[in-house]
Amino acid sequence: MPQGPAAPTRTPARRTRAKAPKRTASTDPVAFLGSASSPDSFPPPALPEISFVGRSNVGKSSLLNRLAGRRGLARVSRAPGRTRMVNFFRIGDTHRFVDLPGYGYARVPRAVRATWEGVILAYLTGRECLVLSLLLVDPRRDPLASDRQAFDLLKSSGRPVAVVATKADRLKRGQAVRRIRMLEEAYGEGGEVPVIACSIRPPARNPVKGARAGIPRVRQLIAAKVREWR
Ligand SMILES: Nc1nc2c(ncn2[C@@H]2O[C@H](COP(=O)(O)OP(=O)(O)O)[C@@H](O)[C@H]2O)c(=O)[nH]1
Ligand SMILES: [Mg+2]
Repeated sequence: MPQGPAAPTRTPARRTRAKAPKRTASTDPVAFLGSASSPDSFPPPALPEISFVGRSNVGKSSLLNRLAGRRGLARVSRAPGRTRMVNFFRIGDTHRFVDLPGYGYARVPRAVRATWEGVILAYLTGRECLVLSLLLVDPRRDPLASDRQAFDLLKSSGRPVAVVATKADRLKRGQAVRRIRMLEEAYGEGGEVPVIACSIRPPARNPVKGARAGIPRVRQLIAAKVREWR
């Protein structure tokens, strides 16, 4: 069959251009560096690290992926308690993200849980290049004893911490104001500790004003801590 005049098609060149990522902070080369189940296998403390702390399923890996600009970087799981190791990610050549094992998952044998908690403790108190810990909490619940313990541990070892209320899209507007205020009272220390509501969902599905702004605020905080480290 004779070929008719070229039908308008999307040209490969155009597609390539449209997909080419802009070089912004969120698209710098990112990579999984490795997992460690004990402090002797942590990578050399050569770059500032930001850790993601919180109970299983609170949204640590999701937030990490969002901030890194890579969907599948840290595994996001619906089944809680899967991430059993400390996972290190390179974020450009300026810093690293560290996904910690989620605590407080009851269906894990006591001995295993004690080991994880030991690793978390060793990392949070002893890691010299840890410049910021993001303590992720569920704003729909009252603070958990384990959240409080992690917070107190970080504060007492003089480590900078910010509290991130995750899944803010699941809150109703009025409820959100009350819950964030409750978290500020619990953790804010008179404004010294930032309490930031975040959601990884698009703004259209986000009833909470400011939840969308939460991600940029967390980015700013990270950037400031990374700069200070140098
Ligand atoms: N609605 C909503 N769901 C979220 C959000 N962040 C995470 N999730 C979901 O919560 C579940 C647990 O997330 P994950 O990142 O694996 O939690 P982790 O165990 O703390 O690493 C997954 O099903 C995510 O899709 C959010 O901002 N909004
Ligand atoms: Mg995870």
